[in-house]
Parts: sequence; C-alpha cells; structure tokens
Amino acid sequence: MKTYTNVKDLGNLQDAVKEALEVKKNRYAYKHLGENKTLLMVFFNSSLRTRLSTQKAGMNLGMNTFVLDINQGAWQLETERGVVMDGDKPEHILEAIPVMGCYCDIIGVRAFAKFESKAYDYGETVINQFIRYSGKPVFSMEAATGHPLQAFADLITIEEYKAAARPKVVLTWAPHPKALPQAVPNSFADFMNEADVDFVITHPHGYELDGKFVRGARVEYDQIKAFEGADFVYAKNWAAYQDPNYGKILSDDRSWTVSGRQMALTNNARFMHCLPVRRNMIVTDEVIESPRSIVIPEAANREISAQVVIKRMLENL
Ligand code: AN0
Ligand code: CP
Repeated sequence: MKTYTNVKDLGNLQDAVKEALEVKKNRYAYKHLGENKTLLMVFFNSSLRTRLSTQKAGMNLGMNTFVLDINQGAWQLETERGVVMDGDKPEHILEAIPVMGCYCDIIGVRAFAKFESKAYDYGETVINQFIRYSGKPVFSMEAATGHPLQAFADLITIEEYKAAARPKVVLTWAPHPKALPQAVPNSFADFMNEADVDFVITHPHGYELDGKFVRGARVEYDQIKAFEGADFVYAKNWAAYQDPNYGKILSDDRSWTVSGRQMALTNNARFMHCLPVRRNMIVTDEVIESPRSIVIPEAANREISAQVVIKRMLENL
C-alpha cells in the first residue's frame, strides 16, 4: 500500500477486517517489519486518539515514531503556490514536505477542512501535496474530506459487536455549537456502502453529504423512522456540504440529540461515536454511559486500524 485515503486503498474489505482481527490477537508479532524504520506523524490540527493510537501502532510494529505539530513549534507553512510570502508564514509546504520525507519512511497527515474554499478542501490540496512531493507512502489521519482510519476502526467494531449477519446501521446527524468537517461521516458512508450492512443516513434538510460518499445509501429525513429497528446508531455532527451553505451551521435542533427517546425505537442498538463528543449536544449522558455504548472499544480499535495500514505500507517499502 502506497497511500491510504479511502476505502478502496484497502482492496478487499473482508480480507482487511480479517487481517485486523488477526493483528488484534497478536499485535506484537510483526515487530521485525518496522526495525530501523521511522514513522512521522504531521498534525495541522489537534488530536488525542489519532496521536496516541497511531504512535502505538507504529511502536507495535517496531518502528521509531515522531510527531510534528505544525502549529506548535514548527514554522507556519504557506500552502498556496504562487503567493508572495510577505505575511506571517516563513516556510512553504513545497520545501517542507520533501524535507520531512528525508527523515522518515512513512508519513501520516492530519489536515482538516478549513471551510474557506470547497474546491480547496474537496480537492484534498494538503494531503495530495504530501502524496506528490514527500516521496514516501502517506496515510490520512483525517484529511479534509475523509477519516479512513476512523471508519476502518468503526467497521472492525461493528464486526465484533454485531448480532445479526446483516445489521442495520444508522448514521445520524446531531447538533453541535461549532462547524465541523464532513470527513468522519463521509468516510463512514464510504465504508458502510462497501460493507455487508443495511445502511441508513438521517439528517435535517440541507445537510446532504457529497454523493460520491453517499452513493446508493438510503437517506431518511425523519430521524424517528430511521432509528426503527437499528442495530447500531452512529452519531456525528457535520456542517453543511451543499452550496451555497458549504461549511455553515443550518440547524441547532436539540430534538436530534441522541437520547433514550430515540434509542427506545431501535433493536437495542449499540451507540457509537468517533469522539471527542460533546455530551448533551450530540448524545445524552444516559445513552453514552449505558451498557449499549461502545465508544471506548471503538476508540481502542483505532490502534488496530492504524496497525493494519502501517503494516501493509511496511510490507510494500
Ligand atoms: C473533528 C471532526 O469532526 O472532524 C475530529 C473528529 C475525529 N472533531 C472536532 O473538531 C470536535
Ligand atoms: N476520533 C479521532 O480521530 O479522535 P482525535 O481527534 O482525538 O484524534
């Protein structure tokens, strides 16, 4: 594997899940793969889970790992080509990327959507520059339009907890005070559309996601109808994708907050969220603390999804 930005990079998805469950049983069995190999993780945005789980995955594989926080201690980077650099950014990403590539074997990149330009975000301008100019395998640790390590961990978790052969999985929008990217719901849809599940997306009008990710999924505007018989409820906020409202908050309707009221309609569903989560905005205390909530094992599987991706990159160096 040379790049990891979406579900297709994993090839056969069932095989990838199988490999993940193998890795999980014996996560230190591949230590030789990473000997004298270095993982660089570059963060343009904050992180708790990705930072720790991905470093842990690299260490499980015997790699040396280091982290660069672009906004804390590194030079601020200009990312637009052709700019006269007379502002506050002393270095251009077109030098910084190949330099980073000199010091490592594999690079992980976190660069969220900025919501300044839809073309810039949906063109995946930042991670594509890493892919093009670093000379190294590059994986997404949440880029502008996707978070495939999260979605892979989510699929592994669903595989572990499902009771039915083909569970009903509901992705629901929920309210949030700040505008958040569509990366997590995009990748979740990208994966669920390829998995053997009955997938439904529910959100208020105006929150339609990019058709490239939604594909044939059922979209249900009535949250109550969507929740009926669900085996898994996956909550997430995102800001509007469609023009002219790209990046805007269109609704703060708290009736969409996931509570016992909606969960009662499900098939005793498991509750999932990628975290970090704002309690009593996205989900009530009661639901996230209930025995049906699997947000912690879901986060634990981030180590496993990252390990499969890095392992495959090491095997292909
Ligand atoms: C980010 C997002 O919604 O994309 C990261 C989630 C993993 N969340 C926040 O910024 C709160
Ligand atoms: N779920 C996730 O990616 O969390 P962090 O933003 O803390 O890395």
